Amino acid sequence: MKVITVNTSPFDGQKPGTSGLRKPVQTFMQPNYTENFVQSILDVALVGRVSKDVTLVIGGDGRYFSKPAIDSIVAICAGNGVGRILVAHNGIMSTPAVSAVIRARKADGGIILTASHNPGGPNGDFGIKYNCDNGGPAPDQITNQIFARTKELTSYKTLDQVTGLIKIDQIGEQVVQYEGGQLAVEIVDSVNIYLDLLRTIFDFAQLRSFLATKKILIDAMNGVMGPYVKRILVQELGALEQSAIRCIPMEDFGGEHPDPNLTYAADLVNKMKVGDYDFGAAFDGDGDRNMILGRGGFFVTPSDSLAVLSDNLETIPYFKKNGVKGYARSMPTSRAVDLVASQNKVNVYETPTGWKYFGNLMDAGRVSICGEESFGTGSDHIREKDGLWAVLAWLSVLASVKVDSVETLLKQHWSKNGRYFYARYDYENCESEPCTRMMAHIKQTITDPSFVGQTFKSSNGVEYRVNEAFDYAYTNHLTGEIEGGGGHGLVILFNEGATRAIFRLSGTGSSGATVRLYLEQRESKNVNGNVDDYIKPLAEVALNISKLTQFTGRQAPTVIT
Ligand code: VG1
Ligand code: CO
Repeated sequence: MKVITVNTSPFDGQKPGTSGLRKPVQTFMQPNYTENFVQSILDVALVGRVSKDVTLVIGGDGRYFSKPAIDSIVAICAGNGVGRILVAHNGIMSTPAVSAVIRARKADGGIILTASHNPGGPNGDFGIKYNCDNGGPAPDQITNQIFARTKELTSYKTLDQVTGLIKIDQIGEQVVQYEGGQLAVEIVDSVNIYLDLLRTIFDFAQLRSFLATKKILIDAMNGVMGPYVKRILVQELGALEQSAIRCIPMEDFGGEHPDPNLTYAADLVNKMKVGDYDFGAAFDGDGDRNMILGRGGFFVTPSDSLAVLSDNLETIPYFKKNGVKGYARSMPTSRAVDLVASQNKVNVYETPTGWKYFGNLMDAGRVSICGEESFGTGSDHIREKDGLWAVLAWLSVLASVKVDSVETLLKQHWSKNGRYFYARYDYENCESEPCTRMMAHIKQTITDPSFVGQTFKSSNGVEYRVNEAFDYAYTNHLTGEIEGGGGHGLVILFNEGATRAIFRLSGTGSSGATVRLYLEQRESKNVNGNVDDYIKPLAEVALNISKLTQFTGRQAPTVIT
């Protein structure tokens, strides 16, 4: 085999979003589309490195088009003289496991093939994400360089043979030989590497005895998590075989939307409602998200999950040993964890949406636990959010604190700390242009000096007085620099700041636009009240300010979480 240079020309729009480049499968299948992006990644990743000394991890959620994409990546790695790649067995390696493998094997980075919670299959989405040597998603500075490279690329380097270079179903060492060099390939079973890491974090004996007395139901949503759930929860921790459902990874996720929330994981919620289970959880396609449910389908919002775990971290051996350095949440995540932080005298950091913004804080030893309202929770054991870690963290907490249920734990937490009632409204697949105009309208309205102090009233008579409003710009907590200058969400704070509405456009969609409206209200007395009583009037007021219905034609959200 020989290295060849293939002429190409740039494609528009290869700009990584909140988490990698995500497009319809058909877009990635165009000749040179995937190759261009991978070459651009390598052009950035290999700067300042000796290619033959470089090790990259290649994993993903196994969705449709993963195998042809892995073939292309292997050939391009060889074409660029990369020395060694660690490839996921059968292409299956969850996003948190990729992070764990990069760190455990001291690799220089990794390429993750996933569009996460976006549906898969021939008519679904595909995605490619680059992670750095800390195991975390590349920060903006790197993804901007990759994007810049995609716009000027004229050729890529590959081999004159692309398919059949590796045997992806055979664990162990292989070599791709070509004229003038070779690429060492190791097919890895990441479940073992990931399990070894979890053993250093949790007390497995405690979890095993806890699970001997409890019934749980875990839904892998036909995504990448099946093998991890079976091996770790069932084989290692003794959960019943029937506890693990939808645990065979499918290229199209069985036609489902692999997003663990009340809408797309409704099956699990219904099973929890009728069944005799103490605890339930679901993961997304690539295994970094989690949804936590208690007996009877009691829903724990991701923001509350972050707050409760933060408040109980010391029950977990890893944190007992290493201490709790700080908490972090994305800006739209509810400020429930802030209440915990002030009680426990621990710092809490606010960052823009997307896990890539937590990386430097964890690297600097400032933060031990991070969370996002979008069902992401994780800690500094790796640099990605980690669905199964969150489940084991919850089980550890439940095993350690004396409560009879998830619901009781939440109620105790609220009565001690107060509660943020919270909801996110998503308006999916809108036309892009009107959404852009709507955001401009909102920005103009809320940044007008006359906006602060105005009072709005819902139809049921609740009053909201604007306290503060702004276009959220991120000041990097470590460098003190303002990054990007806004664009991470339009924020309106009402009533002394205890009430908040945020508008933001999604950065993970593959076409059109998705508007997200985040709503929250703090309550210290009626903590067991009804979410809708707090959220609906607030939503009405926020929607009126935004003129969302006029701009998008939408009368109601497609998903509420
Ligand atoms: C969404 C979530 C964000 C999350 C991102 C990636 O982004 O809001 O919190 O980090 O998805 O998660 P956006 O830009 O669509 O709001 V995953 O599990 O899709 O990698
Ligand atoms: Co995901």
